[in-house]
Amino acid sequence: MGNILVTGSAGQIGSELVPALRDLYGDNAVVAGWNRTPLPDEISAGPNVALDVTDFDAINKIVKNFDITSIFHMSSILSATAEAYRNTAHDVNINGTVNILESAYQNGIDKVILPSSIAAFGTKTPNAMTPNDTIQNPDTVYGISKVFGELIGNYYDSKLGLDVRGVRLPGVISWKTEPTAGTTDYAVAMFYEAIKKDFYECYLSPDTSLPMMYMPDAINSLIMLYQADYEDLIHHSDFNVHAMTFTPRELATEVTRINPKFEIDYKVDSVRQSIADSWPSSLEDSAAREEWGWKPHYSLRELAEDMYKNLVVKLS
Ligand code: AKB
Repeated sequence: MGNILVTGSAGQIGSELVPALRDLYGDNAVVAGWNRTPLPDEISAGPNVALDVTDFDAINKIVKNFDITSIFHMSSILSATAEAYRNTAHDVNINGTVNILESAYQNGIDKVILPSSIAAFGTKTPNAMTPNDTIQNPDTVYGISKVFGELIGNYYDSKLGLDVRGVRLPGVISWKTEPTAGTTDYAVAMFYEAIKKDFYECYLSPDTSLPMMYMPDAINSLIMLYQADYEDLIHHSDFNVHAMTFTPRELATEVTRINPKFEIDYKVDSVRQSIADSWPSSLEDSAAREEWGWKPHYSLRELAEDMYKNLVVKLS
């Protein structure tokens, strides 16, 4: 077996995926690709490389020089930033994905993990318990790029024989990296502000219901899918994975249980609200459960307690 390349290793998920993969496969077997954001020290202590996924030749060189046989392609411009910077999002999310798949194909790579998102659905998709195979009509730049990723991933898999797999991740909550420009990042920001100021002004309305997942479950879903037997898979780049659903009001109740001084106010941002309103509130994920044994472990209460405890230590 050769080595694993993780693109977007400085990002929210990449920065936790790299250490998890290094624990499993060894420090030298996982190459952390990063672009503008510097890597956390823990990751830069191991093999790492500057990598712009919009540069096909650079990807090819890295794949050859580091003897790469698997890629976790985590680089992505998230929903709110993609609306503001359409061209960059197109370049990174669409051209970057094609570059990764084409380089993987040309270099005979064994496996590509290409995460999708709940953003791949749209307003015509059934909103609750969204089926795995259903209408997908996203009206956001990010969502369109994610549907493209699913379709092109399945194309490389079925037409060209490259093993490409992906989960549709919900909002992922974690304490290790700062909240960025996702629509679901309010949930991360709420914990930071509750600890720093006992107050959070939320950009989504109190009853906006979205699927969410704690980071350890998200990492587990990516690794479980990576390790699944190809013969067991009927789907490939487009698995629903569900853990929990909550609204800002419900999350605030959990945070107040831990920090009784916490208060929340709402000042709706129309761009992010309309993105959230076009996404499902929960996903039906029996395909992932049946084909590769997916099962989440964290409940909302466990997530809130673990987040709060770890962030208090981190911010002190
Ligand atoms: C975002 O909010 O943009 C992401 C996602 C749900 O894909 N967290």
